[in-house]
Amino acid sequence: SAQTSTIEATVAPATVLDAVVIGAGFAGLYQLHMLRDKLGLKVQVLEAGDGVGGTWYWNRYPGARCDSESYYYSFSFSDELQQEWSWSERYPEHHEIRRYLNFVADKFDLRRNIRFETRVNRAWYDEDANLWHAETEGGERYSARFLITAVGCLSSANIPKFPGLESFKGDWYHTGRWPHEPVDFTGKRVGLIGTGSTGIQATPVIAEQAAHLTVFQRTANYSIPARNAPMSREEVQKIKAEYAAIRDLAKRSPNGHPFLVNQVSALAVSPEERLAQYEAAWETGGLRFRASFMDLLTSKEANDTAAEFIRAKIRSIVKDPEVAERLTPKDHPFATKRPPVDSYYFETFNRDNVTLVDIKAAPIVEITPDGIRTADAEYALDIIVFATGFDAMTGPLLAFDIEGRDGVPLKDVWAAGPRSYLGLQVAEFPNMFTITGPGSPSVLTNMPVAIEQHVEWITDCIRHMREQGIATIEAEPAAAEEWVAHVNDAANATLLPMANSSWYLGANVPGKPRVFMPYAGGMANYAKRCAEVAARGYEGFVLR
Ligand code: N01
Repeated sequence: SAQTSTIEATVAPATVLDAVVIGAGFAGLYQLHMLRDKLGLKVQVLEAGDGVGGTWYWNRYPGARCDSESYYYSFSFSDELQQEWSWSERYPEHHEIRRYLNFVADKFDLRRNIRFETRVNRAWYDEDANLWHAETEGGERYSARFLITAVGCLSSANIPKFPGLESFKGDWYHTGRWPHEPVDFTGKRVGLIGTGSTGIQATPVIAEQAAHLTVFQRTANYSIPARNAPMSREEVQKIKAEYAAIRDLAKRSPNGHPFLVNQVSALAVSPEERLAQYEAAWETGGLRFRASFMDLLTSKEANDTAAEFIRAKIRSIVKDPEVAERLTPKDHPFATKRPPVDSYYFETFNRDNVTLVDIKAAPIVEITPDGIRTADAEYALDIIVFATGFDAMTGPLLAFDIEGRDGVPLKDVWAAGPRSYLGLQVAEFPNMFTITGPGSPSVLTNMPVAIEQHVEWITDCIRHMREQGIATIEAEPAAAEEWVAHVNDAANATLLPMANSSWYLGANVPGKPRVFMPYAGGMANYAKRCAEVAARGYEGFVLR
Protein backbone atom coordinates (compact mmCIF):
# COMPACT_ATOMS: atom_id res chain seq x y z
CA SER A 1 0.00 0.00 0.00
CA ALA A 2 0.97 3.64 -0.33
CA GLN A 3 1.35 3.86 3.40
CA THR A 4 3.83 0.99 3.70
CA SER A 5 5.90 2.25 0.82
CA THR A 6 6.14 5.66 2.51
CA ILE A 7 7.32 4.01 5.70
CA GLU A 8 9.79 1.86 3.84
CA ALA A 9 11.09 4.82 1.91
CA THR A 10 11.97 6.60 5.13
CA VAL A 11 13.97 3.64 6.45
CA ALA A 12 17.55 3.57 5.19
CA PRO A 13 17.80 0.73 2.68
CA ALA A 14 19.46 -2.25 4.34
CA THR A 15 22.77 -3.30 2.80
CA VAL A 16 22.30 -6.53 0.93
CA LEU A 17 24.78 -9.10 2.10
CA ASP A 18 25.64 -12.51 0.76
CA ALA A 19 25.06 -14.23 4.07
CA VAL A 20 23.80 -13.57 7.55
CA VAL A 21 25.16 -15.99 10.14
CA ILE A 22 23.49 -16.18 13.54
CA GLY A 23 25.87 -17.01 16.40
CA ALA A 24 29.60 -16.57 17.05
CA GLY A 25 30.61 -19.86 18.62
CA PHE A 26 32.76 -22.50 16.92
CA ALA A 27 30.25 -22.74 14.06
CA GLY A 28 29.68 -19.05 13.34
CA LEU A 29 33.37 -18.18 13.53
CA TYR A 30 34.40 -20.86 11.08
CA GLN A 31 31.49 -20.15 8.73
CA LEU A 32 32.46 -16.48 8.61
CA HIS A 33 36.08 -17.33 7.90
CA MET A 34 35.17 -19.71 5.08
CA LEU A 35 32.61 -17.55 3.31
CA ARG A 36 34.54 -14.30 3.68
CA ASP A 37 38.11 -15.46 3.26
CA LYS A 38 37.70 -18.40 0.86
CA LEU A 39 34.76 -17.24 -1.26
CA GLY A 40 35.15 -13.48 -0.83
CA LEU A 41 31.53 -13.00 0.26
CA LYS A 42 29.97 -10.19 2.27
CA VAL A 43 29.00 -11.76 5.56
CA GLN A 44 27.52 -10.43 8.77
CA VAL A 45 27.53 -12.47 11.96
CA LEU A 46 24.94 -11.48 14.58
CA GLU A 47 25.66 -12.58 18.14
CA ALA A 48 23.57 -12.07 21.28
CA GLY A 49 26.53 -12.17 23.69
CA ASP A 50 29.14 -9.44 24.01
CA GLY A 51 31.95 -11.77 23.00
CA VAL A 52 32.70 -14.86 20.94
CA GLY A 53 32.36 -18.38 22.34
CA GLY A 54 28.76 -19.51 21.95
CA THR A 55 28.12 -22.22 24.50
CA TRP A 56 31.42 -21.31 26.18
CA TYR A 57 30.38 -17.70 26.41
CA TRP A 58 27.29 -18.61 28.45
CA ASN A 59 28.36 -21.69 30.42
CA ARG A 60 30.68 -20.34 33.12
CA TYR A 61 29.38 -22.37 36.03
CA PRO A 62 31.85 -23.76 38.59
CA GLY A 63 33.57 -26.83 37.19
CA ALA A 64 32.56 -26.12 33.56
CA ARG A 65 34.99 -27.81 31.29
CA CYS A 66 34.78 -29.87 28.15
CA ASP A 67 34.24 -33.63 28.34
CA SER A 68 36.17 -34.09 25.12
CA GLU A 69 39.92 -33.78 25.39
CA SER A 70 41.39 -30.42 24.49
CA TYR A 71 43.73 -31.50 21.70
CA TYR A 72 40.84 -32.65 19.53
CA TYR A 73 38.04 -30.39 20.83
CA SER A 74 39.45 -27.69 18.57
CA PHE A 75 39.59 -26.58 14.95
CA SER A 76 41.51 -28.72 12.49
CA PHE A 77 41.21 -26.48 9.44
CA SER A 78 44.43 -24.57 9.99
CA ASP A 79 47.66 -26.36 10.75
CA GLU A 80 49.21 -23.03 11.65
CA LEU A 81 46.50 -22.53 14.28
CA GLN A 82 46.90 -25.97 15.83
CA GLN A 83 50.67 -25.56 15.94
CA GLU A 84 50.47 -22.10 17.51
CA TRP A 85 47.96 -22.91 20.24
CA SER A 86 48.94 -25.04 23.26
CA TRP A 87 46.39 -26.53 25.64
CA SER A 88 47.28 -26.58 29.33
CA GLU A 89 45.10 -29.46 30.53
CA ARG A 90 43.77 -32.77 29.28
CA TYR A 91 40.22 -31.34 29.41
CA PRO A 92 39.99 -27.61 28.77
CA GLU A 93 38.21 -25.43 31.30
CA HIS A 94 35.66 -22.89 30.02
CA HIS A 95 38.08 -19.93 30.43
CA GLU A 96 40.64 -21.65 28.30
CA ILE A 97 38.18 -22.50 25.52
CA ARG A 98 37.05 -18.86 25.48
CA ARG A 99 40.68 -17.74 25.27
CA TYR A 100 41.15 -20.15 22.38
CA LEU A 101 38.11 -18.89 20.47
CA ASN A 102 39.19 -15.28 21.06
CA PHE A 103 42.61 -16.22 19.72
CA VAL A 104 40.94 -17.70 16.63
CA ALA A 105 38.82 -14.57 16.18
CA ASP A 106 41.93 -12.38 16.36
CA LYS A 107 44.13 -14.57 14.22
CA PHE A 108 41.62 -14.60 11.37
CA ASP A 109 40.47 -11.02 11.97
CA LEU A 110 36.88 -12.15 12.41
CA ARG A 111 35.58 -9.54 14.82
CA ARG A 112 35.08 -6.83 12.20
CA ASN A 113 32.18 -8.81 10.71
CA ILE A 114 30.50 -9.72 13.99
CA ARG A 115 27.89 -7.55 15.67
CA PHE A 116 27.82 -8.38 19.37
CA GLU A 117 24.93 -7.80 21.78
CA THR A 118 22.66 -8.24 18.79
CA ARG A 119 19.92 -10.78 19.23
CA VAL A 120 17.86 -11.81 16.22
CA ASN A 121 14.12 -11.64 16.86
CA ARG A 122 12.81 -12.69 13.51
CA ALA A 123 14.10 -13.93 10.19
CA TRP A 124 11.95 -14.36 7.10
CA TYR A 125 12.30 -15.37 3.48
CA ASP A 126 11.23 -12.86 0.89
CA GLU A 127 10.43 -14.87 -2.20
CA ASP A 128 10.14 -11.94 -4.64
CA ALA A 129 13.58 -10.61 -3.83
CA ASN A 130 15.00 -14.08 -3.05
CA LEU A 131 16.43 -12.66 0.15
CA TRP A 132 16.45 -13.50 3.80
CA HIS A 133 15.78 -10.64 6.18
CA ALA A 134 16.86 -10.79 9.80
CA GLU A 135 15.54 -8.29 12.28
CA THR A 136 17.27 -7.70 15.60
CA GLU A 137 15.84 -6.84 18.98
CA GLY A 138 17.19 -3.33 18.43
CA GLY A 139 15.12 -3.05 15.24
CA GLU A 140 17.94 -3.22 12.69
CA ARG A 141 17.44 -5.25 9.57
CA TYR A 142 20.02 -7.31 7.68
CA SER A 143 19.22 -8.80 4.30
CA ALA A 144 21.14 -11.54 2.55
CA ARG A 145 20.90 -14.29 -0.03
CA PHE A 146 21.70 -16.94 2.57
CA LEU A 147 20.67 -17.37 6.19
CA ILE A 148 22.93 -19.67 8.19
CA THR A 149 22.05 -20.59 11.74
CA ALA A 150 25.02 -21.29 14.00
CA VAL A 151 22.95 -21.14 17.16
CA GLY A 152 24.21 -24.31 18.85
CA CYS A 153 22.31 -27.36 20.03
CA LEU A 154 22.34 -26.66 23.77
CA SER A 155 21.84 -22.94 24.11
CA SER A 156 18.21 -22.52 25.08
CA ALA A 157 18.06 -22.85 28.88
CA ASN A 158 15.44 -25.16 30.38
CA ILE A 159 14.26 -23.63 33.64
CA PRO A 160 11.48 -25.78 35.09
CA LYS A 161 8.40 -23.80 36.03
CA PHE A 162 8.30 -24.65 39.73
CA PRO A 163 5.63 -22.61 41.48
CA GLY A 164 6.99 -19.95 43.83
CA LEU A 165 10.35 -19.28 42.19
CA GLU A 166 9.62 -15.55 42.06
CA SER A 167 9.07 -15.56 45.84
CA PHE A 168 12.53 -17.00 46.61
CA LYS A 169 14.50 -14.54 48.78
CA GLY A 170 17.93 -15.90 47.89
CA ASP A 171 19.73 -15.87 44.54
CA TRP A 172 19.18 -18.39 41.77
CA TYR A 173 21.08 -19.18 38.60
CA HIS A 174 20.81 -21.45 35.58
CA THR A 175 24.19 -22.97 34.73
CA GLY A 176 23.83 -22.04 31.07
CA ARG A 177 23.31 -18.35 31.91
CA TRP A 178 26.02 -18.06 34.53
CA PRO A 179 27.14 -14.56 35.66
CA HIS A 180 30.50 -13.37 34.38
CA GLU A 181 31.67 -12.68 37.94
CA PRO A 182 32.17 -15.85 39.99
CA VAL A 183 29.34 -16.58 42.44
CA ASP A 184 30.62 -16.77 46.02
CA PHE A 185 29.20 -19.82 47.81
CA THR A 186 31.19 -19.28 51.01
CA GLY A 187 29.03 -19.87 54.06
CA LYS A 188 25.93 -20.45 51.93
CA ARG A 189 23.35 -23.21 51.91
CA VAL A 190 23.16 -24.17 48.27
CA GLY A 191 20.57 -26.32 46.48
CA LEU A 192 21.47 -27.78 43.09
CA ILE A 193 18.77 -29.30 40.88
CA GLY A 194 19.86 -31.71 38.15
CA THR A 195 22.43 -34.45 37.80
CA GLY A 196 23.31 -34.41 34.10
CA SER A 197 26.82 -33.59 32.81
CA THR A 198 26.53 -30.07 34.19
CA GLY A 199 25.27 -30.91 37.69
CA ILE A 200 27.88 -33.66 37.94
CA GLN A 201 30.67 -31.21 37.04
CA ALA A 202 29.43 -28.45 39.35
CA THR A 203 28.64 -30.56 42.45
CA PRO A 204 32.22 -31.26 43.64
CA VAL A 205 33.34 -27.67 43.08
CA ILE A 206 30.37 -26.06 44.86
CA ALA A 207 30.65 -28.58 47.73
CA GLU A 208 34.22 -27.42 48.39
CA GLN A 209 33.07 -23.85 48.96
CA ALA A 210 29.52 -23.95 50.30
CA ALA A 211 28.53 -24.36 53.94
CA HIS A 212 26.13 -27.03 52.76
CA LEU A 213 25.14 -28.42 49.37
CA THR A 214 21.86 -30.25 48.77
CA VAL A 215 21.72 -32.08 45.44
CA PHE A 216 18.20 -32.70 44.11
CA GLN A 217 18.36 -35.76 41.86
CA ARG A 218 15.54 -36.94 39.62
CA THR A 219 17.42 -39.54 37.56
CA ALA A 220 20.58 -41.22 38.86
CA ASN A 221 23.31 -41.12 36.24
CA TYR A 222 26.27 -43.20 35.17
CA SER A 223 29.46 -41.17 35.27
CA ILE A 224 33.04 -41.98 34.33
CA PRO A 225 36.03 -40.29 35.98
CA ALA A 226 37.63 -37.71 33.71
CA ARG A 227 41.15 -38.09 35.13
CA ASN A 228 41.92 -34.52 34.22
CA ALA A 229 45.57 -33.46 34.53
CA PRO A 230 47.91 -30.79 33.25
CA MET A 231 49.45 -31.49 29.84
CA SER A 232 53.21 -31.74 29.89
CA ARG A 233 55.30 -29.96 27.31
CA GLU A 234 56.27 -33.37 25.89
CA GLU A 235 52.64 -34.42 25.46
CA VAL A 236 51.80 -31.14 23.73
CA GLN A 237 54.75 -31.55 21.37
CA LYS A 238 53.91 -35.15 20.59
CA ILE A 239 50.32 -34.21 19.74
CA LYS A 240 51.42 -31.35 17.52
CA ALA A 241 53.77 -33.64 15.64
CA GLU A 242 50.98 -36.17 15.11
CA TYR A 243 48.11 -33.81 14.35
CA ALA A 244 47.54 -34.93 10.77
CA ALA A 245 46.96 -38.53 11.87
CA ILE A 246 44.87 -37.48 14.90
CA ARG A 247 42.50 -35.38 12.78
CA ASP A 248 42.24 -38.06 10.15
CA LEU A 249 41.28 -40.67 12.74
CA ALA A 250 38.68 -38.32 14.28
CA LYS A 251 37.05 -37.93 10.87
CA ARG A 252 36.91 -41.68 10.34
CA SER A 253 35.42 -42.53 13.74
CA PRO A 254 31.72 -42.80 14.56
CA ASN A 255 31.77 -39.99 17.14
CA GLY A 256 34.42 -37.65 15.78
CA HIS A 257 36.90 -38.77 18.41
CA PRO A 258 40.45 -39.76 17.49
CA PHE A 259 40.09 -43.23 18.97
CA LEU A 260 38.32 -46.27 17.65
CA VAL A 261 35.73 -48.51 19.23
CA ASN A 262 37.16 -51.87 20.30
CA GLN A 263 35.81 -54.23 17.64
CA VAL A 264 35.13 -57.03 20.12
CA SER A 265 31.77 -57.90 21.67
CA ALA A 266 31.53 -57.53 25.45
CA LEU A 267 29.96 -60.98 25.39
CA ALA A 268 32.75 -62.63 23.40
CA VAL A 269 35.36 -62.43 26.16
CA SER A 270 35.66 -64.12 29.55
CA PRO A 271 34.32 -62.27 32.62
CA GLU A 272 37.94 -61.74 33.74
CA GLU A 273 39.00 -60.23 30.43
CA ARG A 274 35.92 -58.03 30.40
CA LEU A 275 36.60 -56.77 33.89
CA ALA A 276 40.22 -56.06 33.00
CA GLN A 277 39.09 -54.08 29.96
CA TYR A 278 36.62 -52.01 32.02
CA GLU A 279 39.15 -51.45 34.82
CA ALA A 280 41.69 -50.18 32.32
CA ALA A 281 39.10 -47.88 30.69
CA TRP A 282 37.99 -46.61 34.13
CA GLU A 283 41.63 -45.80 34.94
CA THR A 284 42.14 -44.06 31.59
CA GLY A 285 38.95 -42.08 32.18
CA GLY A 286 36.67 -40.08 29.92
CA LEU A 287 34.40 -40.93 27.01
CA ARG A 288 36.78 -43.67 25.83
CA PHE A 289 35.04 -45.92 28.35
CA ARG A 290 32.07 -46.14 25.96
CA ALA A 291 34.41 -47.50 23.27
CA SER A 292 35.42 -50.47 25.46
CA PHE A 293 33.43 -52.93 23.33
CA MET A 294 31.69 -52.74 19.96
CA ASP A 295 28.19 -53.56 21.17
CA LEU A 296 27.63 -51.41 24.26
CA LEU A 297 25.12 -49.27 22.38
CA THR A 298 23.47 -52.03 20.38
CA SER A 299 23.08 -55.01 22.72
CA LYS A 300 21.28 -54.67 26.02
CA GLU A 301 23.07 -57.73 27.34
CA ALA A 302 26.47 -56.27 26.45
CA ASN A 303 25.44 -52.91 27.89
CA ASP A 304 24.38 -54.56 31.15
CA THR A 305 27.98 -55.64 31.75
CA ALA A 306 29.19 -52.02 31.55
CA ALA A 307 26.26 -50.72 33.58
CA GLU A 308 26.88 -53.31 36.29
CA PHE A 309 30.59 -52.43 36.38
CA ILE A 310 29.79 -48.75 36.97
CA ARG A 311 27.15 -49.57 39.59
CA ALA A 312 29.74 -51.61 41.50
CA LYS A 313 32.15 -48.65 41.30
CA ILE A 314 29.51 -46.32 42.75
CA ARG A 315 28.89 -48.75 45.63
CA SER A 316 32.62 -48.99 46.29
CA ILE A 317 33.17 -45.22 46.29
CA VAL A 318 30.15 -44.01 48.25
CA LYS A 319 30.44 -44.97 51.93
CA ASP A 320 26.81 -44.70 53.01
CA PRO A 321 25.05 -47.69 51.37
CA GLU A 322 21.70 -45.89 51.24
CA VAL A 323 23.18 -42.89 49.47
CA ALA A 324 25.06 -45.22 47.14
CA GLU A 325 21.81 -46.97 46.31
CA ARG A 326 20.10 -43.68 45.48
CA LEU A 327 23.02 -42.70 43.25
CA THR A 328 22.89 -45.97 41.33
CA PRO A 329 21.24 -45.68 37.89
CA LYS A 330 18.76 -48.44 37.18
CA ASP A 331 16.18 -47.12 34.75
CA HIS A 332 18.20 -46.76 31.56
CA PRO A 333 21.15 -48.49 29.91
CA PHE A 334 24.62 -46.94 30.16
CA ALA A 335 25.31 -44.14 27.61
CA THR A 336 21.74 -43.99 26.33
CA LYS A 337 21.72 -40.57 27.96
CA ARG A 338 24.83 -38.55 27.16
CA PRO A 339 27.40 -40.04 29.58
CA PRO A 340 28.80 -37.48 32.02
CA VAL A 341 32.48 -37.34 32.84
CA ASP A 342 33.40 -36.23 36.35
CA SER A 343 36.08 -35.17 38.77
CA TYR A 344 35.25 -36.72 42.17
CA TYR A 345 31.47 -36.59 41.77
CA PHE A 346 30.56 -39.76 43.65
CA GLU A 347 33.31 -39.07 46.25
CA THR A 348 31.61 -35.75 47.02
CA PHE A 349 28.69 -37.59 48.65
CA ASN A 350 31.08 -38.79 51.36
CA ARG A 351 31.43 -35.19 52.59
CA ASP A 352 29.59 -34.10 55.73
CA ASN A 353 28.30 -30.95 54.05
CA VAL A 354 26.56 -32.69 51.15
CA THR A 355 23.06 -34.20 51.09
CA LEU A 356 21.43 -36.12 48.23
CA VAL A 357 17.68 -35.77 47.86
CA ASP A 358 15.74 -38.18 45.67
CA ILE A 359 13.10 -36.07 43.92
CA LYS A 360 11.81 -38.99 41.95
CA ALA A 361 10.59 -40.50 45.25
CA ALA A 362 9.41 -37.15 46.65
CA PRO A 363 9.17 -34.53 43.88
CA ILE A 364 9.72 -30.81 44.28
CA VAL A 365 6.33 -29.27 45.08
CA GLU A 366 7.29 -25.61 45.17
CA ILE A 367 9.94 -23.05 45.78
CA THR A 368 9.27 -21.05 48.91
CA PRO A 369 10.79 -17.72 50.02
CA ASP A 370 13.28 -19.77 52.07
CA GLY A 371 14.12 -22.70 49.87
CA ILE A 372 12.68 -25.81 48.24
CA ARG A 373 9.75 -27.86 49.46
CA THR A 374 9.43 -31.44 48.26
CA ALA A 375 6.56 -33.85 48.86
CA ASP A 376 8.10 -34.87 52.18
CA ALA A 377 10.42 -32.13 53.46
CA GLU A 378 11.55 -28.50 53.30
CA TYR A 379 15.13 -27.45 52.59
CA ALA A 380 16.29 -23.98 53.67
CA LEU A 381 18.56 -22.49 51.03
CA ASP A 382 20.42 -19.25 50.25
CA ILE A 383 21.21 -20.08 46.62
CA ILE A 384 19.51 -22.36 44.07
CA VAL A 385 21.46 -23.61 41.06
CA PHE A 386 19.42 -24.93 38.15
CA ALA A 387 21.57 -27.51 36.37
CA THR A 388 18.42 -28.51 34.53
CA GLY A 389 19.75 -28.51 31.00
CA PHE A 390 18.39 -27.19 27.76
CA ASP A 391 15.54 -27.24 25.30
CA ALA A 392 17.98 -29.07 23.06
CA MET A 393 18.48 -28.87 19.31
CA THR A 394 15.13 -27.45 18.24
CA GLY A 395 14.97 -24.98 21.17
CA PRO A 396 17.59 -22.53 19.84
CA LEU A 397 15.95 -22.51 16.38
CA LEU A 398 12.46 -22.00 17.74
CA ALA A 399 13.51 -19.35 20.27
CA PHE A 400 13.00 -16.69 17.60
CA ASP A 401 10.63 -16.50 14.63
CA ILE A 402 11.89 -18.05 11.42
CA GLU A 403 9.50 -17.92 8.49
CA GLY A 404 10.02 -19.72 5.21
CA ARG A 405 8.15 -19.40 1.93
CA ASP A 406 4.73 -17.71 2.26
CA GLY A 407 5.48 -16.72 5.83
CA VAL A 408 5.20 -20.28 7.13
CA PRO A 409 6.68 -20.36 10.65
CA LEU A 410 9.27 -23.03 11.43
CA LYS A 411 7.34 -23.57 14.67
CA ASP A 412 4.39 -24.89 12.65
CA VAL A 413 6.49 -27.01 10.33
CA TRP A 414 8.16 -28.60 13.35
CA ALA A 415 5.08 -28.79 15.59
CA ALA A 416 5.32 -32.61 15.73
CA GLY A 417 9.12 -32.64 15.81
CA PRO A 418 11.96 -31.46 13.57
CA ARG A 419 11.90 -32.38 9.86
CA SER A 420 14.88 -31.55 7.75
CA TYR A 421 17.07 -33.01 5.03
CA LEU A 422 20.48 -34.13 6.33
CA GLY A 423 19.88 -31.87 9.32
CA LEU A 424 21.04 -29.10 6.99
CA GLN A 425 17.95 -27.72 5.29
CA VAL A 426 14.21 -27.53 5.87
CA ALA A 427 11.86 -27.86 2.90
CA GLU A 428 10.12 -24.53 2.13
CA PHE A 429 13.06 -22.61 3.67
CA PRO A 430 15.19 -21.97 0.56
CA ASN A 431 18.79 -20.85 1.08
CA MET A 432 18.64 -21.40 4.83
CA PHE A 433 21.22 -23.77 6.31
CA THR A 434 21.22 -25.06 9.88
CA ILE A 435 24.70 -25.90 11.18
CA THR A 436 24.48 -29.03 13.38
CA GLY A 437 20.71 -28.93 13.07
CA PRO A 438 18.38 -31.69 14.30
CA GLY A 439 18.80 -34.73 12.07
CA SER A 440 22.58 -34.34 11.90
CA PRO A 441 25.10 -36.20 14.14
CA SER A 442 25.92 -33.03 16.14
CA VAL A 443 25.54 -33.79 19.84
CA LEU A 444 26.43 -37.46 19.40
CA THR A 445 29.88 -36.39 18.26
CA ASN A 446 32.84 -34.29 19.24
CA MET A 447 31.18 -31.04 18.14
CA PRO A 448 34.04 -29.28 16.31
CA VAL A 449 34.29 -32.23 13.89
CA ALA A 450 30.56 -32.05 13.13
CA ILE A 451 30.73 -28.26 12.82
CA GLU A 452 33.69 -28.26 10.45
CA GLN A 453 32.02 -30.83 8.21
CA HIS A 454 28.80 -28.78 7.99
CA VAL A 455 30.57 -25.47 7.43
CA GLU A 456 32.72 -26.96 4.67
CA TRP A 457 29.74 -28.61 3.00
CA ILE A 458 27.73 -25.37 3.09
CA THR A 459 30.70 -23.40 1.76
CA ASP A 460 31.21 -25.83 -1.13
CA CYS A 461 27.50 -25.71 -1.89
CA ILE A 462 27.46 -21.90 -2.04
CA ARG A 463 30.62 -21.91 -4.17
CA HIS A 464 28.94 -24.36 -6.57
CA MET A 465 25.82 -22.19 -6.76
CA ARG A 466 27.83 -19.09 -7.57
CA GLU A 467 29.89 -20.85 -10.20
CA GLN A 468 26.78 -22.27 -11.83
CA GLY A 469 24.67 -19.14 -11.49
CA ILE A 470 22.16 -20.88 -9.22
CA ALA A 471 19.99 -18.57 -7.12
CA THR A 472 18.29 -20.95 -4.69
CA ILE A 473 18.78 -24.33 -3.12
CA GLU A 474 15.97 -26.02 -1.30
CA ALA A 475 15.41 -29.47 0.19
CA GLU A 476 12.82 -31.57 -1.63
CA PRO A 477 10.02 -32.44 0.80
CA ALA A 478 10.27 -36.13 -0.14
CA ALA A 479 14.03 -36.15 0.53
CA ALA A 480 13.45 -34.55 3.92
CA GLU A 481 10.74 -37.11 4.80
CA GLU A 482 13.04 -39.94 3.81
CA TRP A 483 15.84 -38.49 5.89
CA VAL A 484 13.58 -38.11 8.93
CA ALA A 485 12.63 -41.78 8.60
CA HIS A 486 16.29 -42.72 8.26
CA VAL A 487 17.19 -40.72 11.41
CA ASN A 488 14.50 -42.69 13.23
CA ASP A 489 15.75 -46.02 11.92
CA ALA A 490 19.33 -45.14 12.87
CA ALA A 491 18.23 -44.38 16.43
CA ASN A 492 16.14 -47.54 16.62
CA ALA A 493 19.11 -49.64 15.57
CA THR A 494 20.73 -48.61 18.89
CA LEU A 495 19.70 -48.70 22.54
CA LEU A 496 19.58 -44.87 22.63
CA PRO A 497 15.77 -44.51 22.54
CA MET A 498 15.57 -46.68 25.70
CA ALA A 499 16.41 -43.71 27.91
CA ASN A 500 12.97 -42.25 28.21
CA SER A 501 14.09 -39.20 30.19
CA SER A 502 16.72 -38.14 27.68
CA TRP A 503 17.04 -34.73 26.06
CA TYR A 504 17.97 -36.50 22.82
CA LEU A 505 14.25 -37.34 22.74
CA GLY A 506 13.05 -34.00 24.03
CA ALA A 507 11.77 -35.78 27.14
CA ASN A 508 13.26 -33.23 29.56
CA VAL A 509 10.98 -30.41 28.41
CA PRO A 510 7.31 -30.84 29.32
CA GLY A 511 5.10 -30.86 26.22
CA LYS A 512 7.96 -31.22 23.73
CA PRO A 513 7.30 -33.82 20.98
CA ARG A 514 9.18 -37.07 21.66
CA VAL A 515 11.37 -37.46 18.62
CA PHE A 516 14.94 -38.72 18.65
CA MET A 517 16.64 -35.63 17.24
CA PRO A 518 20.32 -36.31 16.48
CA TYR A 519 21.47 -38.70 13.74
CA ALA A 520 22.87 -41.86 15.33
CA GLY A 521 24.26 -43.43 12.17
CA GLY A 522 27.80 -42.21 12.88
CA MET A 523 29.76 -39.12 11.87
CA ALA A 524 31.92 -40.80 9.24
CA ASN A 525 28.93 -42.43 7.49
CA TYR A 526 27.05 -39.17 7.63
CA ALA A 527 29.91 -37.14 6.12
CA LYS A 528 30.23 -39.72 3.33
CA ARG A 529 26.51 -39.44 2.61
CA CYS A 530 26.68 -35.62 2.45
CA ALA A 531 29.65 -35.80 0.08
CA GLU A 532 27.77 -38.25 -2.16
CA VAL A 533 24.71 -35.99 -2.22
CA ALA A 534 26.90 -33.08 -3.39
CA ALA A 535 28.77 -35.22 -5.92
CA ARG A 536 25.45 -36.27 -7.47
CA GLY A 537 24.56 -32.66 -8.15
CA TYR A 538 22.94 -32.07 -4.76
CA GLU A 539 20.58 -34.99 -4.92
CA GLY A 540 17.41 -34.38 -2.92
CA PHE A 541 17.70 -30.61 -3.30
CA VAL A 542 16.05 -28.43 -5.92
CA LEU A 543 18.49 -25.93 -7.44
CA ARG A 544 17.14 -23.06 -9.45
O1 N01 B 1 21.47 -31.09 31.18
P1 N01 B 1 20.76 -32.52 31.22
P2 N01 B 1 23.01 -30.72 31.40
N1 N01 B 1 12.82 -31.33 37.99
O2 N01 B 1 19.48 -32.35 30.50
C1 N01 B 1 17.18 -32.61 35.72
C2 N01 B 1 26.33 -31.07 27.32
N2 N01 B 1 27.30 -30.73 28.33
O3 N01 B 1 23.14 -29.26 31.38
O4 N01 B 1 17.34 -36.81 33.92
C3 N01 B 1 13.88 -31.98 38.45
O5 N01 B 1 21.66 -33.59 30.79
C4 N01 B 1 17.28 -33.80 34.82
O6 N01 B 1 16.60 -34.92 35.36
P3 N01 B 1 16.10 -36.10 34.35
C5 N01 B 1 26.17 -32.57 27.26
O7 N01 B 1 25.91 -32.97 25.94
C6 N01 B 1 28.57 -30.87 27.98
O8 N01 B 1 23.58 -31.47 32.54
O9 N01 B 1 15.42 -35.39 33.22
N3 N01 B 1 14.98 -32.23 37.75
C7 N01 B 1 18.80 -33.97 34.74
O10 N01 B 1 19.29 -34.64 35.86
C8 N01 B 1 25.01 -32.76 28.17
O11 N01 B 1 24.35 -33.98 28.02
C9 N01 B 1 29.54 -30.58 28.87
O12 N01 B 1 15.20 -36.90 35.18
C10 N01 B 1 14.99 -31.81 36.50
C11 N01 B 1 19.28 -32.53 34.77
O13 N01 B 1 18.25 -31.76 35.37
C12 N01 B 1 24.17 -31.57 27.81
O14 N01 B 1 25.10 -30.52 27.68
C13 N01 B 1 29.23 -30.19 30.15
C14 N01 B 1 13.92 -31.11 35.93
C15 N01 B 1 19.52 -31.97 33.41
O15 N01 B 1 20.48 -32.73 32.77
C16 N01 B 1 23.14 -31.17 28.84
O16 N01 B 1 23.70 -31.32 30.13
C17 N01 B 1 27.93 -30.04 30.50
C18 N01 B 1 12.79 -30.88 36.73
N4 N01 B 1 11.71 -30.25 36.27
C19 N01 B 1 26.97 -30.31 29.57
N5 N01 B 1 14.23 -30.80 34.65
C20 N01 B 1 30.91 -30.71 28.40
O17 N01 B 1 31.76 -30.86 29.19
C21 N01 B 1 15.45 -31.31 34.44
N6 N01 B 1 15.92 -31.91 35.55
C22 N01 B 1 31.23 -30.62 26.96
